[in-house]
Amino acid sequence: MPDKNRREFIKKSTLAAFSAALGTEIVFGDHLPVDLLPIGLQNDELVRKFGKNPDLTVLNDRPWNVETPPHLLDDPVTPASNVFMRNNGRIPSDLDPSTWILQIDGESVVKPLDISLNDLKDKFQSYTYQLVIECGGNGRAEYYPPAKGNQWTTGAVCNCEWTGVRLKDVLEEAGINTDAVYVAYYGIDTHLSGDPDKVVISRGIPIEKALEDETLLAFKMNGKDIPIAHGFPLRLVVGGWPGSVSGKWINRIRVRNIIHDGPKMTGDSYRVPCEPVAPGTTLKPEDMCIIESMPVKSLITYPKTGAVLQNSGSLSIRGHAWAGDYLVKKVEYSIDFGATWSECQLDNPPNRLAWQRFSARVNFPRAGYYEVWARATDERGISQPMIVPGWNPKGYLNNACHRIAVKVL
Ligand SMILES: Nc1nc2c(c(=O)[nH]1)N[C@H]1C(S)=C(S)[C@@H](COP(=O)(O)O)O[C@H]1N2
Ligand SMILES: [Mo]
Repeated sequence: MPDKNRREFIKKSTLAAFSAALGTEIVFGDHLPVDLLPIGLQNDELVRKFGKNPDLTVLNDRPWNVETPPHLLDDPVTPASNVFMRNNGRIPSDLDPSTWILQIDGESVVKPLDISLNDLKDKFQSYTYQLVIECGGNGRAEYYPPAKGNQWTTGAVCNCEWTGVRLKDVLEEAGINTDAVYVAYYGIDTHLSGDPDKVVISRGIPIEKALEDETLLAFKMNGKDIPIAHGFPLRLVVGGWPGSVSGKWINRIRVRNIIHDGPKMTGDSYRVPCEPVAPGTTLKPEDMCIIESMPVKSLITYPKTGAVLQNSGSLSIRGHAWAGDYLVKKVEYSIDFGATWSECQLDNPPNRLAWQRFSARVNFPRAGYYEVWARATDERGISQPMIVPGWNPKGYLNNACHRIAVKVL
């Protein structure tokens, strides 16, 4: 078939499939650009391709970036169907775990290694932890002047149970020199440009974080193979730090004797002004610092915002709180826009770097409109701000208090 006819044929059959899925004709379908997914089908694709909950919010399908509404984060351990998706490039396909090799190399490695996935599982002890992964850009939508990028609201966070081997055990096997300062990852996803030589993202963590017990080379999420979208068959999981250091589909770990300089380590990427600046300020690269531990934060996961209370002035609320590398020491709620606060019941985390459940019984004095605000404080005494914190060019680290609306009849 000549190219043009081929394209026409693909377009016709795609259109027919789209129409069937939508249950109606796409009027003007002739004008639908090739490769453009109708928004009416985004959530169907999400369910069909990735097994996701259809009520997740699609921010982008090229690449797939999808967030989770707060009430779908109510479970202590986030089910795979409700985990947000953040991709900088194309999600790989044709992944074969039986031939998967992880390469360990870099300036500061004593004995470079190629380890098969099977050997990784057999030769090292496995550990399981609940770990919070939150995208550095979670909350970006609220910054002004606006920051480019996916307009995450509150849903680029999850707390899954990860099983894998400790990065430190594998690094010990390879041996690391005393000049090691950073550990970086590389994955096999491809650049949106289609250029196979372009690395999508390669970030890293200081050696001290890499050697923590909870830093995992994970091959299971919630007790099952990691879903393809989340990094099957092998991903790095670094709890409490921006999600971008938890590399997916990884096939290489590189131990550096300098701060890693891969794509998305420099410039405005995952870096914020070292000192607070006025919104909209232009910054020099040397005035920007790499994000490390994420700030203290909380999310009300029950009830859903907009709840209506019938004939009752009392409501049980609950949610989760987390604080990067630190423990959450206190969570409070307010029903008077932050004028006064009352303490919530707060659970200990099941392990370090997992989120913590909070709950409270809230009494409303009379009928009317209320907002419930939640505010967490970490073990250092640092609390969430009530409004959007320090502006930065890419809109990272918004940990403002979460608010829900409640109407009491
Ligand atoms: N290889 C690779 N790893 C990656 C990314 C990516 O685009 N490619 N995105 C990162 C970012 S920015 C985040 S927030 C998390 C998101 O993980 P998830 O999609 O499993 O929720 O993966 C990180 N790891
Ligand atoms: Mo991210």
